[in-house]
Amino acid sequence: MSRNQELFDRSRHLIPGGVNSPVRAFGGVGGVPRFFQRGQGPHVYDADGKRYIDYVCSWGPLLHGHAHPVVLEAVRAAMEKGLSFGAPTGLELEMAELLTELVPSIEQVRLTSSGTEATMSAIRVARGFTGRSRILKFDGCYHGHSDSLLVKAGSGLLTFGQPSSGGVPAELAALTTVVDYNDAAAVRAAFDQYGHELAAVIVEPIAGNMNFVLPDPGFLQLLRDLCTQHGTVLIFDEVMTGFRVALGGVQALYGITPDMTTLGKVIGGGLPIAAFGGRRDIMSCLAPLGSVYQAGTLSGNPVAVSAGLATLHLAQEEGFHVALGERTREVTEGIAALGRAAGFPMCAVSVGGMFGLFFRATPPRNLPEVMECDRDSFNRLFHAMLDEGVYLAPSAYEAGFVSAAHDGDAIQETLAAAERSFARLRAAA
Ligand code: HOZ
Repeated sequence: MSRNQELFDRSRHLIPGGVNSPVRAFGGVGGVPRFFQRGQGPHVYDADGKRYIDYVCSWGPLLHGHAHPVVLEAVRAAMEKGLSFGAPTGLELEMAELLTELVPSIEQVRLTSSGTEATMSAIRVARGFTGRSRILKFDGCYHGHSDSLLVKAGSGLLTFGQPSSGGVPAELAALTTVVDYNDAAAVRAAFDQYGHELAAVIVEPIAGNMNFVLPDPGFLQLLRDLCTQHGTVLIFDEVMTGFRVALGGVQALYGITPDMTTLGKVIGGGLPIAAFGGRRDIMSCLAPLGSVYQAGTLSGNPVAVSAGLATLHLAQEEGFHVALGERTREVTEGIAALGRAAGFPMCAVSVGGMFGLFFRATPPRNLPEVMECDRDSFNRLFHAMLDEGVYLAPSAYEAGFVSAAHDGDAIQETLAAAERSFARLRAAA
């Protein structure tokens, strides 16, 4: 029996589903999850010692690959001075200064330990600021696992075919209005019906939890205009896209200024940090200044902040995101071209170090179109690539990630693996 199998069997007795976050269980693709014991650069090594080129990168945080020496050194230096104080530190101020400089729509920011806390808190602040209760979100967008946001959500909920979670009171879910991504008419209709009640619109400005879906031209501007007209807080959830697609996130790429932004993943460089921030007048509602309560013992943890600062400083290097975008395009367009050559309708979409691969001729614009993709072919490709030593996200509904450590060799190796994998898929068809 493989060590992965043995660890999975034992874990299932003690941990629900054997995992601490559902998508990891391989429920969407079948088979045995790989238990990793170490990572280095673009590679991860499983419990059986097998090496994989990693296109998950811890679901986004590892912008520079595994165990980058500069990030590790920053962690070591911070750790020597103490692990946690539960009191303010100069490092948190440094992080606040950097985030507000890189994302100018953020005038004030607060650090949390997870993206879920960041989005949950942003919604609470928006509700406190506006005195309204209803929020609007988009089908297939995932904003963490707080109650109000687990309605028609993406990520693991899609993978397991249950887009709205059990355990969420119907009364609370009723305050979440959901419309299709990129559906301008539906957004207008929702504002016509509920505009005066809407505290917030929350959106992944590029959606990364129903695979990877770009906003139509004008879609984000429409949200901006309607929110301004109705006094609704526009929240860009850039937990995934922040510092991944561009230094200033999607808002810099598309030139749209949200009222609030949530960040996570990259800003911790692999340790648990997230953030929410935005307009000063809105953020002033937070305790201890205002009535909206939010707190956390480990918020702004110095070791995690240090890893994040090192990660962000490395990303500030001139041309960093252009180079990352070129690598990502090379590998993803290459895989899609090999798929098409093998007779599969396929396309790839990528921005910076994030990507989507689709068994479909054209990029999907919303969740119904994502669901039209050929999931069986994805699952077979996933396993063929896994055998070949390439670790893709274990779900057809998750975005993929490339790091700066994915060099030419890793990309060529991936493409060679893809060619062999498609040959196997074709032979089995
Ligand atoms: N929420 C992540 C995918 N969008 C998965 C996190 C995990 O399983 O670690």
